[in-house]
Amino acid sequence: MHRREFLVAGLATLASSRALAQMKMDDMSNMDSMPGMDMGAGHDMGAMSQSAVALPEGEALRELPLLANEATSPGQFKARLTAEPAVARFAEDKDTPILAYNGTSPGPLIEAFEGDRVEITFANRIADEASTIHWHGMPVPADQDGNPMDPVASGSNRVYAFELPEGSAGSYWYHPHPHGKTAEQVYRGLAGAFVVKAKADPIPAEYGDTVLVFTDLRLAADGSMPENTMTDLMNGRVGDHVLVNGQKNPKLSVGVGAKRRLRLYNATNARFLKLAFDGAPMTIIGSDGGLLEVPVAAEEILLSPAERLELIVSFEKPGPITLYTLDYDRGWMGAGRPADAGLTLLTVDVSEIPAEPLPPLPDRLRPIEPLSAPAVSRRLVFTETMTMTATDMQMGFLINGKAFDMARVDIVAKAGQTELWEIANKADMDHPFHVHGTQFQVIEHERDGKVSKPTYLAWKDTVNVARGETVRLLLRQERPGPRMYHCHILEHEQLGMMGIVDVQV
Ligand SMILES: [Cu+2]
Repeated sequence: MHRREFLVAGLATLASSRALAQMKMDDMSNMDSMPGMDMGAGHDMGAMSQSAVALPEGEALRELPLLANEATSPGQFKARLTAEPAVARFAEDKDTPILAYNGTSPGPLIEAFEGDRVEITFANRIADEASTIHWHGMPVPADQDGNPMDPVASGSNRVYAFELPEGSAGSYWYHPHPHGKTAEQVYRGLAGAFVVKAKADPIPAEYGDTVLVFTDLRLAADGSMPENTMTDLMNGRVGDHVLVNGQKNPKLSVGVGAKRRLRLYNATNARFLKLAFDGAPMTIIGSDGGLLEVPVAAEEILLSPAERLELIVSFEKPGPITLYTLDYDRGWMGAGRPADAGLTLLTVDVSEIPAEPLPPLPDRLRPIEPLSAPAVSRRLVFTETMTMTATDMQMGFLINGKAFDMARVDIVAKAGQTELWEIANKADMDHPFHVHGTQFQVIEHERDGKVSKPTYLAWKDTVNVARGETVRLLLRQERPGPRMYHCHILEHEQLGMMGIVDVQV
């Protein structure tokens, strides 16, 4: 039988049996607990969103709290981030225990400038769990990047220190990356935006600069966050509510004719966001790693987990304008595929009062030097495997046939050398590919023998590799040390779809 049919059939027959409660997973022996594996706990796989607790909508969009800079001299950014349990109030009259950075989820917005020296003291106050802070997409040294190899024990502190090079302005983020616990710590609330600002920004200040962090929330009837189920582990956890800066469908108010600079962050574990504004033209001006060369008009955008885009959105007529989701089939294992289309994430109230006239957007934003001919080519093949016996089910999310092993170096690379990476997805789900320590340039996509080029040149650290697709990218690691590369569906990363590239001088 075809493997996928086998999986679906297997789940249908086994879902209620004791067998699933005793499942074991490949290479999971170093994870002492696997919450949510007991299918008897009552999470109906076919009714993921039917029991959703209602959340209030239409409140004014909250700006993310800014992480205060405690440094006293210019060119320095110094602060403290504490990961700790907190209580949130998403639904009326219901307390939700979460994990938070400095008491808030999403965590505080970090804003620093190119050239700054950053020193952030991380305090892990999560009970009995190691954590780290990974600076997603940022050009930081390997030993400052919060790798799973460098855990910060519960109750202890460590200082992350790095410099932000000239030209590094972009929309980065931060989240935990401890071995086996990343997915859970992120869905419980640990993620925040880190914006590196340019010293000379070509985007006029009159466009504003609004960060929109998308997270995904599932609440049980009592307000708590249920643990991951088998379906979550296979597909990645998709919640019942997509939140923007922690709010459901908040309201942004602007005058007619306004143009706004928006930074969109997909900080969900596993939700693909295909988005459009109804009746407000979008122009893409930036990607994961900063501005594009030129603005590019877009009808709709796809943000796979961990991707970011910078937009200019023009609000040309009065009335409510919504940011809503479109259907996107990223491959789903088993029953219970969540509704993707028709979610309203944000409502923009465009008033009749005309906005102040705005300076035009420049025709050219910045030069992007194309990476040159690669000295090395590598091929990474993504596969999903599953085997079942009467008592066990073994799942694997693999790269080149292997599950992640922290003690194994998968690739040895040379600092400063351009490489071609070909990522072939031979699995049944899309897998967003992320590599630490650098930004890369996607050069082509291939599907069914047809090769296409990206519509614009961009610096990226995460790219979706659709099922059946091969993506080719050029990358160059400038700094030595071990770097992770992995699928950014965090449950897939946890189940093995990760490797280590050791960069040597
Ligand atoms: Cu994946």
